[in-house]
Amino acid sequence: MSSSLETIYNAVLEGNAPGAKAGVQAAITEGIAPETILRDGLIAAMGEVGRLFEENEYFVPEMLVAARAMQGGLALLKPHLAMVGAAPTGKVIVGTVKGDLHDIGKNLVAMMLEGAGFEIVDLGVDVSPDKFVKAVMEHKPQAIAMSALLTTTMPGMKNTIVALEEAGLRGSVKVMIGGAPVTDGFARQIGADGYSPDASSAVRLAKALTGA
Ligand code: B1M
Repeated sequence: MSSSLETIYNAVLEGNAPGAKAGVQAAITEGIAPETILRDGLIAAMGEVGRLFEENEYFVPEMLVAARAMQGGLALLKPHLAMVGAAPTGKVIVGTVKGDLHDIGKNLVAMMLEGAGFEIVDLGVDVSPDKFVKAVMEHKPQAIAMSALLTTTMPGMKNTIVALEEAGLRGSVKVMIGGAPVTDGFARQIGADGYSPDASSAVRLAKALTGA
């Protein structure tokens, strides 16, 4: 692994936000592909943070500072991940479902969709079915992308689909879902239009579903 990728990895693990930014800047300057910086530096480190949490070596405060360090690095990487000058291809509402405060994956999905030319309405975290419904009424998107990182909050995806049906909106909007515990089988089970395991496949899925 290149030394700047190692710097990024270690800085995220240590919750060292300035170090993560410096590592990302160095990697960009070295000409390392943004996708590699993301996958082998930032995302790899968060995977390890999750493992350490499971092993009771890290606790919530460590996860939190690691997340802040990752967000700092991501912000620097954003212009390099986004394709410049892509024509508008449609509108997508993104949000993390009710009860769930994890937003890094959701932000990454939003960032990549934006880079592919989609207009993004980001509802943030802890988004109730009612809030998704109101946003669909207001913004009339082609798709919504819901994220869940907790097994306990995944039912919020199904609840949102039901709420869209009850509001008579289900036929007018495609529903995409994702997040670490989410699977293709779960997507089919709850009647979503598609599942994607990561941000780049979320772009492919959004394009396929919206005909962009
Ligand atoms: Co939390 N947390 N966390 N956490 N956290 C996990 C998810 C966990 C797996 C850790 C573990 O045990 N190994 C575990 C969940 C267990 C479970 O439910 N099965 C967990 C837990 C238990 C908790 C708390 C309950 C801890 C506690 O309080 N005791 C608590 C819950 C708070 C709440 O939400 N109500 C909690 C809190 C937190 C922090 C706030 C400290 C922090 C989040 C900060 C933030 O997001 N701003 C945090 C973090 C950082 C994590 C881990 C370590 C990292 C998550 C992350 O950002 N990954 C995580 C462990 C892990 O995932 N290995 C963990 C990087 C990110 C790029 O990946 O989000 O998977 P990800 O997104 C990917 C794909 O999933 C996909 O694309 C992204 C890019 O490739 N994707 C989509 C995501 N959303 C999509 C939507 C789409 C498509 C693709 O739409 C179409």
